[in-house]
Amino acid sequence: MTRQSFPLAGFLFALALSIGASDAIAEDYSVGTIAIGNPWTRATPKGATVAGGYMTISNKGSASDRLVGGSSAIAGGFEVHRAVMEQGVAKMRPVEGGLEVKPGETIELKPGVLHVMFTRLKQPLEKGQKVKGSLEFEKAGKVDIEYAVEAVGAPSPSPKSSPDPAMHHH
Ligand SMILES: [Cu+2]
Repeated sequence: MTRQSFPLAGFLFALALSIGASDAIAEDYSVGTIAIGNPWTRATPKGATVAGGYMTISNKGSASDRLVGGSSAIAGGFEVHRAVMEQGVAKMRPVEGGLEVKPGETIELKPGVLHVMFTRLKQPLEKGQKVKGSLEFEKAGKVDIEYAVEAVGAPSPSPKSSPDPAMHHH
């Protein structure tokens, strides 16, 4: 960090600013051989009881690991869900036995495919908030992370992936 003005002002300032900005947006975490990239969730409509969490999970080790649980400050429950289409209706099912991440693999949890689900939501989520949580892996153990709250309906590849009544909840 420097408090002096730079001789190569324009270029270097732009570089410094872009590095600072990307640090602020993309949060990465790791535990053991597991790396977590950019966890995020979405603002919730009033009265919502669940919210989905998204991120990438990479396994840099030589053995499989599994996401077996987690928690967050804003919800009473935590599950891992896979989105499925059944007769044209978007539903979701718990991933039984934990979400396997094979050696060298990166799994993307994203709307319409896979997500962690915060259940028994204690408060609405608002864009710009940060939500503290943790993930637990069978081998790598527990890691504390923070989810960035994006806008309601933020990048969703499927029009049916919003938290609508057709979704299956516990
Ligand atoms: Cu779900």
